[in-house]
Amino acid sequence: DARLHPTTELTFPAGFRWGTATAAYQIEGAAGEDGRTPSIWDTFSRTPGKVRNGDTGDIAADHYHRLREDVALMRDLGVTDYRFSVSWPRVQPTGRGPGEQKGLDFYRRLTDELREAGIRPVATLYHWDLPQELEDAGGWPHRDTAERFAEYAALVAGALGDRVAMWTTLNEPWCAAFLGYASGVHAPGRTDPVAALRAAHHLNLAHGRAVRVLRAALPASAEISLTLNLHAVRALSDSEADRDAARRIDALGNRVFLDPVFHGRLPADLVEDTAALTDWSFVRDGDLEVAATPIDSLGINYYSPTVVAAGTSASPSPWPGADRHVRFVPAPGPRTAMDWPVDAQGLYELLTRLRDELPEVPLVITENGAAYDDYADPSGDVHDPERVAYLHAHLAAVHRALADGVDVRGYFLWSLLDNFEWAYGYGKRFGIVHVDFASQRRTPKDSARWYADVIARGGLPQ
Ligand code: PNW
Repeated sequence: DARLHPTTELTFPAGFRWGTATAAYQIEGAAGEDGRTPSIWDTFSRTPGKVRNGDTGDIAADHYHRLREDVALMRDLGVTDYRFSVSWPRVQPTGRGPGEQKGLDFYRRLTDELREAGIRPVATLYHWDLPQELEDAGGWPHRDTAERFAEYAALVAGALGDRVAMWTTLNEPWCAAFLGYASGVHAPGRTDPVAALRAAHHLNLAHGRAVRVLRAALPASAEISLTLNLHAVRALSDSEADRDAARRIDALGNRVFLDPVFHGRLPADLVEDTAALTDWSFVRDGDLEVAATPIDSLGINYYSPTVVAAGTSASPSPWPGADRHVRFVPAPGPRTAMDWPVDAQGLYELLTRLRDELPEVPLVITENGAAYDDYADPSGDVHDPERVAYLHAHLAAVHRALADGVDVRGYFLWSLLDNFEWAYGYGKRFGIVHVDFASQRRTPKDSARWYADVIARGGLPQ
């Protein structure tokens, strides 16, 4: 309430959802417990040379054993919502057939605890941890994986359907398809551009099948969504060649998912750009209608913009067919510890573009945040001033989009805890709560106190 906080600069709408986000493999640990089998990320992280420092998610932030403490941290922050993901190999170890009750019970305990704390559970069904058995059977390039995903969705809806308010089918299918199967920097580490295009299609199909399953199984009040890491693409110049490079990356990074999911079609320019690689005959009659099954909102993960020009890129890259046409240009200005440019305007541009192109679709920022090195003072307080500045600038951009009529329903800060940052291991810290990975001690950083204040006042301080 702005009257109670006369120094509040930018007030967000009543009912705006303030959350934090995590993902199962990045925080849970307990990799071999209670019937859980390896996912592609267990296999990948245990393969020498794939993850920095040889780090794995075997223990991670040990959240599997510390869920009460972690929910208490969120209660102290005052968040309204918590976005977590369900580990497929924990609840359906072979990727098919019956569920593992002990795994499902973990998520029942978590959601019970959240609801007791007054926090809405937001569940993501797939945050990249495909059961290894399904990868061995062909993985996402193989059509059957989409059917397996629909069955898994039904299993989880049956176990958690009465207690989860919002459901996300997939987190960032772009990363799953193109980092996993084309550049190979994510699990399963394959470098086959055609496999990546097939994976992208089967992820769209899996999404649509899961939406149908969820819609049939869940109460009418359940919100069903999809989270994309859309690329805020800019051409370096106005030249036709640079604009064509931007068009290619927009097709491969954004429209490859947006067009099937919201319009039931493939981008014609993408099909043309990739004609030398594939005829797309793996897309069968009816698939695109399934992919376009209506959803209630779109989740957006945003970290940085992407600047491109005409040129060439080294392969293997995550951009099938674009390597001889596109050069990625380092954006000027400050960088995070990931070396990602800090550019809140990119988020504003993405939100207003989506309002123009999909005016009916409510938007949720399902991830935004930054990796920075933090430092503890002698009293033990952990300081992260750059993260506070990053978050402030990006929330101000969200506020600007709201003022321009963009329908943004909420903001989920990535991340609650320092965690396993995929190929970067534990070397990159995204948390607003510091985790000492030796003792598993949690220490809220300055950014956590700052975020709690933002939530309490319903907006940004001066
Ligand atoms: C997202 N890229 O990952 C994920 O959803 C999170 O699990 C992750 O921790 C977070 O962002 C920070 O990295 C991405 O290379 C990983 O374009 C890589 C890319 C994008 C998103």
